[in-house]
Amino acid sequence: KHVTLLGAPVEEGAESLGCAMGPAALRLAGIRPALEKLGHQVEDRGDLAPENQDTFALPGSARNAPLIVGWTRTLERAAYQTLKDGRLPIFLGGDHSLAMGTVAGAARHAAEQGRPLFVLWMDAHADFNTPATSPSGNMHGMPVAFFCGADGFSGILPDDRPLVAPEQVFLCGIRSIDPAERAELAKAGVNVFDMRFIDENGIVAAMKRVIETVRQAGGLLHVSFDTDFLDPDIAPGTGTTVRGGGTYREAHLVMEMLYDSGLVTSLDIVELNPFLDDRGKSAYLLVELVSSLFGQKIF
Ligand code: DIR
Ligand code: MN
Ligand code: MN
Ligand code: MN
Repeated sequence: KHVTLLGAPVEEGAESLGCAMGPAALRLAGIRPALEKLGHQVEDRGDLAPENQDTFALPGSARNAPLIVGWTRTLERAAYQTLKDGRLPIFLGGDHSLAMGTVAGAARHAAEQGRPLFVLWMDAHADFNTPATSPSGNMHGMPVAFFCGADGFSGILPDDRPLVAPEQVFLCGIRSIDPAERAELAKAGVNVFDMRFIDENGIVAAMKRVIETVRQAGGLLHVSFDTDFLDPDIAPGTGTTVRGGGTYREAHLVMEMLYDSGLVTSLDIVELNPFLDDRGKSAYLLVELVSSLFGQKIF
């Protein structure tokens, strides 16, 4: 595969700072050589910078909105253009607000191809708040609502931008949902594989459903991987840990199944906060998981 690494050192969408060091930590943990070792042709475009948006305001509770809007516009274009060039973008985060841009860009590309875009959202959280519902005002809790077209985000991107249908979004690993968020999620019809579903049915059942749905629709698949999907015991380096997360083998198995499917067309690795990590433990694990997604096999 022709892979493009793009650093997105945004951290102002999260409560605690430190995610801006994420791209550097993922590079130091060897993401590029790991991909090259698997036979991929890798280009690293370095870190992107947000377009200046200091006059933009959003109604409601949305901390650092002007900056996040600048990032959204920059990342929307970067995702769209990289996909249009026939390459597979990997966005190195950065907090999860970056997915407002990356998914919007992937959606524009998919619409142009006449293909449906599906999103697999691996996360402890649903990230389905809006400036009207968010208890924290942190925009990393809002990207899914944004790209599904929820109210409260107008003017960030053109109003006729392609959206992602909620039925084409799969949340996996969820174990922390705010009350208003729960109501909106159910109303919208987003697919939710929460930790209880995974406990009862296994992660394989969830992944088979995602893969079969995308395959039958002839769709493209964007994977957005929040470090806090993982159990904090194996990935402490993230700002909003929730216990009871994905295990080491569950996470690898997801990636191995996705590789076998051949469906993944773009990827975010987000919410790594090296300031909170334990000697690079989480960064190394994320690089391992990317290796599994790109063809690393046990046998
Ligand atoms: C919480 C926490 N639901 C919020 N969200 C996230 O602030 O909206 N933490 N995404 O990582
Ligand atoms: Mn998230
Ligand atoms: Mn999260
Ligand atoms: Mn977080």
